[in-house]
Amino acid sequence: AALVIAGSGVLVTNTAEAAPPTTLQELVPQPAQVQPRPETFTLTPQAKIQLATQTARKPAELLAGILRKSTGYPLPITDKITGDGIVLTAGADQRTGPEGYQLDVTPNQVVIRANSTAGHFNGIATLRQLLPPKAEAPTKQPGPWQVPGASILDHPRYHHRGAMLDVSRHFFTPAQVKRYIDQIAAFKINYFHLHLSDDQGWRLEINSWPDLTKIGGSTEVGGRTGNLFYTQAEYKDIVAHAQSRGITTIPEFDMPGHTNAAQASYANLNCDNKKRPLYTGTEVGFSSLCINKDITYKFVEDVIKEVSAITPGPYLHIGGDEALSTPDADYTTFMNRVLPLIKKYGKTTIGWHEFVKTTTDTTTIPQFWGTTTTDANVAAAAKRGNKILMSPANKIYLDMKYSKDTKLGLDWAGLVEVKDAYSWNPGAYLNGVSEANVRGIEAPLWTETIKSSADIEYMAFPRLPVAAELGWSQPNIHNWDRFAPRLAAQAPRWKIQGVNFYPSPQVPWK
Ligand code: TNX
Repeated sequence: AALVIAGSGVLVTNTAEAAPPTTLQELVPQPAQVQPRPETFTLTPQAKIQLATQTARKPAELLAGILRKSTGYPLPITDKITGDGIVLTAGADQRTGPEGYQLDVTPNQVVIRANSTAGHFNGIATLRQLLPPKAEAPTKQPGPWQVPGASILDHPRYHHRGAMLDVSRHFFTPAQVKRYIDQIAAFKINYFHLHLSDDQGWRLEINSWPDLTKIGGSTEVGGRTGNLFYTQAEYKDIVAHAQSRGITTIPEFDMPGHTNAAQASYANLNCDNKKRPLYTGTEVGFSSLCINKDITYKFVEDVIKEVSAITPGPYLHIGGDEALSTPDADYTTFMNRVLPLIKKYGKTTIGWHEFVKTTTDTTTIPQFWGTTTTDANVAAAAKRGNKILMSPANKIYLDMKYSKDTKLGLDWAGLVEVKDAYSWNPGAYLNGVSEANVRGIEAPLWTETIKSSADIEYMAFPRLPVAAELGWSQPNIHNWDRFAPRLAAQAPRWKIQGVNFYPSPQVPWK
């Protein structure tokens, strides 16, 4: 530390070596409006997290959990409003809408105003990025805990900002899944889609069909064996963990194709009544449920019934992609019988976009995963009034390689460097699907080549935050040269958290 002579003539130690407070240019996703204020707030050991509204309780608990570890401060949550500290309150400006917030940082207080729990979760995600990166550390760190003065008013571009994890091709433990949930929550992702069944594995225990997991959940790509599935209790715990971070879980059972694991578990799910062998390769399109047997629909209904009962969120994903071994007419027959079952158990259908050619129900949500900018069925659905979830594979698939040298991942949709992932507009990508037709975005992570948390992180970071920016920030903010440094500013946080991110040469890491 340098010695400087203060005005009083006393020698003091300059603390310039302590990290400077973060700036307001380090936020991802970028808020709608950010005004600097001249004075910094410093979190003290006496600070309390004060709730003026009970809708902020869960967000407050999340914030306290993170900051207690890194600061070592007690940070009690209290209903008493004393002024200093962190105050969570209602009464936000109407412009914040159903999920937005205002964040005001003054010398004595940080005030988050929001009219909903979602708004408070989003405000807290911003506050975390304004604190020093070491605030994310799992162990106690030295202060100071400064927050730059600011006045922020923020709200999302799209309601739906999702991430998907394929736990079928490779299985991930509940702890690994929760780790990913924690990572995506930091970027205001509010939907977590779990791809729970595929040719290689059935990953959720279904009480009325126990062999689905006993047999179908016994292996994965590459042939590892074990109890590679979630009990219903473990699933509920994952869902609750996501909820405590403001995230709604969307379970997927992929049908009528991608069903080999189920067909390996029960002979009667096959037209020839013969069990299929378990599959540990990575081909797609070879399996199909038997469309003209009643037992197929008993099976599907039992699955929908059980998963609906343990899923608090309103959505169920029915898959429907790449049913290359199901004739077109059978595919339509299947969807015509199954979509009403999803309604019967109180859920709203999401599916890979192929399914939407079978229905005129405008409450269903097609998830576009193609690589072209024209899709007649999706455009027709948009015209009827369906809201489209955008996941174009050549832009937002987190399993695509960054470059030809990337060891992990696939390249069927192309190489997707960070700038490619950023360079598209979800509201003007598909012909006939304009801003008002778009429900939001989702970044899927398929796991044919992904085996560990380090692998997940390498593919998701930094492209998941890119997707989060596209889903949250207003289109007029879109600018690579201004975005790239903000993205770079996340790296110190990932280093502290041990996130194995890809250090893309396109990003000006410091
Ligand atoms: C296509 S995208 C699939 C998945 C694969 C993925 C690999 C989609 C709906 N289906 O079965 O895992 O490509 O990138």
